Amino acid sequence: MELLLKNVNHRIESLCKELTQIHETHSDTILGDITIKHLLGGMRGLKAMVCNTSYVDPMEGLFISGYTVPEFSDKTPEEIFFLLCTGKFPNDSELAELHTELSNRAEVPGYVWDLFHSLPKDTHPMTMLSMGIMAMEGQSVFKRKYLEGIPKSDFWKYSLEDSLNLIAKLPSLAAGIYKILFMNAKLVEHDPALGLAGNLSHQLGINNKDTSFADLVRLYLVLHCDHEGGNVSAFTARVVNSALSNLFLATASGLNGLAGPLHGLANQTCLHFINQIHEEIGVDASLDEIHEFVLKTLNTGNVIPGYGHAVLRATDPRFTAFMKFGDENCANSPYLQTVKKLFDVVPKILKKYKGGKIANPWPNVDAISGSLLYHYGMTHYDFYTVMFGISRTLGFCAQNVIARGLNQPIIRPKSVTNKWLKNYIAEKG
Ligand code: HAX
Repeated sequence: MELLLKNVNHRIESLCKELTQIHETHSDTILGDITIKHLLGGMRGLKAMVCNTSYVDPMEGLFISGYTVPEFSDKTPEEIFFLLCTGKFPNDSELAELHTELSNRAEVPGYVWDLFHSLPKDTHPMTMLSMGIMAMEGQSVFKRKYLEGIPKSDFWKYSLEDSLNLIAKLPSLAAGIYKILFMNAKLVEHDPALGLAGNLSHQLGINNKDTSFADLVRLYLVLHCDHEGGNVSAFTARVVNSALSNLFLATASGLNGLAGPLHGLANQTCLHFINQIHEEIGVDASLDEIHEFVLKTLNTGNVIPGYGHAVLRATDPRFTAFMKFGDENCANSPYLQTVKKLFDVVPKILKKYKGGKIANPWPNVDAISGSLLYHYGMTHYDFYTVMFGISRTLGFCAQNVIARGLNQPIIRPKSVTNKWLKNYIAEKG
């Protein structure tokens, strides 16, 4: 992994130089006020950490090292991982090295399959993914090297080693979960000639004759890779890794956050929502009927899955990228058609709902991603967040390799009590 190490080292040195200079000259520069609204409102908008793997602009969405979604959506997950870690796309030899490194590390230990077979059949696939990763934690090179007393300056190298060991196993792990839980079928061997995305579609064994499914899997693994540092899953992984818990532990923690319906599990709930529309009204539901269905859902106190965002204030470009794929490959799918009808109806309703309180009435990535998988025959929609999770692990790993390279400290904000708040307010008058 010589070339990857060299490039990540270069990236860390350059980020470190910039941050040291900023720290030395601008440590006391104020970035904003902390209000009680921040404390009570999930710290929304509070600038509280540095993340250089990616950035989310409220209007333009995800940027990875300056590249927009349309500029990187034709890449492979390996190229994206390299970009997240190094700030640049790999050249041919760098990419070849990464392929070989991942291929050599792809085997999932047998005890993981034994563990999966021992679990109840109603175990959620995200729980299995998280447990599978936790079970392999004993393989952490970082953990072993830390106990041997390596210097802090080497932490990132062994975090990168753990990242490769973990990422390499994800296609087999995810496909294994799918086969064991839903297909009761034999596992498909990892193929060293294929990359991460190629292996995942090959090992899932869905629609292998249709190359557009393989391309959808590639797109899926690329579009979900990272969304800056403050979202529930990435932030959780950062907090856990900041205690020097290794990347197996940190990734499993992040994935547990991703498994919540307000975050990554929204892709599963979206499909459930669309299926409800199809069952209750029909696949040819009219815009008026969908309008009524959305209102009924809101009136029961539920959110409309796939709509809204804590940072975005416009249609998520990842939604647009998936829509482009759908238009090109399965324009007549009833699932895609319903997604389009919802896109027509939901923002108009959400703009006015709760007196216009919803900050972003537009769709996020989860409003469409599952519908495409469903179209290709992946109808077990509680698997969709696993697909999201293996992509997002690229971001968790890259963020934490860089955080260790920058020697960032343990994350530990201060909490206060109601009594503290009341006293503070009284003192301030
Ligand atoms: N449907 C109904 N109500 C919604 C809504 C939606 N899609 N989005 C926001 N709201 C409501 C909130 O629940 C909140 O209501 P209360 O004050 O009564 O609690 C109010 O509008 C203001 O919320 P906000 O400031 O606009 O949004 P938040 O930053 O608090 O929350 C969420 C962002 C993504 C959690 C939210 O929009 C939501 O629940 N969306 C539906 C679930 C979803 O699609 N999640 C995936 C988001 C993308 C992601 O992380 N993918 O992994």
